[in-house]
Amino acid sequence: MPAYRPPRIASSEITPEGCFLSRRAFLATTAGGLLAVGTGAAGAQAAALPAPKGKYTVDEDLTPEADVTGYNNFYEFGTGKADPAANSAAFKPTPWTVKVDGLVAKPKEFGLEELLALPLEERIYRMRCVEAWSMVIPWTGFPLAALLDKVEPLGNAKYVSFETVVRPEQMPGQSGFFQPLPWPYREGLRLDEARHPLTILSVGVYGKTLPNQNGAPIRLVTPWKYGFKGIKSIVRISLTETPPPSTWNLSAPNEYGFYANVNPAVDHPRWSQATENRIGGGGFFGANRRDTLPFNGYADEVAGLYAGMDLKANF
Ligand SMILES: Nc1nc2c(c(=O)[nH]1)N[C@H]1C(S)=C(S)[C@@H](COP(=O)(O)O)O[C@H]1N2
Ligand SMILES: [Mo]
Repeated sequence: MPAYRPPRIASSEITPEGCFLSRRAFLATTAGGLLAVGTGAAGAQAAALPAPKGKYTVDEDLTPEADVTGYNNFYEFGTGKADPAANSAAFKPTPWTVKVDGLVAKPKEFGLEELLALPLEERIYRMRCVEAWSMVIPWTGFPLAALLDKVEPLGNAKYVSFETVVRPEQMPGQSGFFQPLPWPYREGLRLDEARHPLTILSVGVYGKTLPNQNGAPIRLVTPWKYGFKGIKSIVRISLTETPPPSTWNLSAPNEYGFYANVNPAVDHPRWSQATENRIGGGGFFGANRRDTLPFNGYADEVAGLYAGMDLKANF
């Protein structure tokens, strides 16, 4: 159980400090400090989860494990970057089921064991948060398409919606006076995005089962989209005909769209998206700042999904 260790760069360098403060402030100006102060306890013990390397990788240094598992966004456990690791020790990711229903021929509630028995592989992906920081993360998981195939989507299914668990007794951000978001946290994808080979359900990171703070026991990863699409601790996946609601879009529709494709040419209304701060690695102020790439560097793979669409409307 690694204790939280701050990223190896001065907090002043984590530019989004201001960004995420203002992101929070936008929702509730008096929120700061109301959530439980962390006890320092990290999440549940992770178990080894070996998986062969898949063909997807990135020729960039991995973000140190301590940063991947210590600098998180998971508002169910608090809005601070250290809160999810500090406040999630009581969260129980097993036993777990994921209900897959809606416009499918074979709706089913899958036990976690069944999902872990699918062919797993390691995928090293860039992750770009809408707050303008980024990481390179070795996920373990399986293509979402493998799960969708099992339930046989019907012809009128056009979208996939996702829901996070609601457990106020285990998730301090879901109880108490200040609730930063409406629960459950929800996300959605177009069915063709959901079936894209890059889209995975992740069950592990750094060769171990997911720590609670990273979305145990199962979370979505769509590397060409802003990080908030990567919904954590999923309990339900539904196929729908109409676009499903998504939490950040509901909370601030002028700032967070349904597509949320990484696009350096479309600034957030309150900050630039042209560059990003890569977490970890040390160095002087701005040493890890780099250009943000269209579709987060995955344009060759995914641009075709949006052929004919105004790319500026992909947000
Ligand atoms: N349920 C839930 N999922 C969530 C979030 C959240 O607050 N709640 N935060 C999102 C955001 S903004 C980001 S950047 C990623 C962060 O994933 P990580 O902490 O594993 O890096 O999780 C996303 N998934
Ligand atoms: Mo994010």
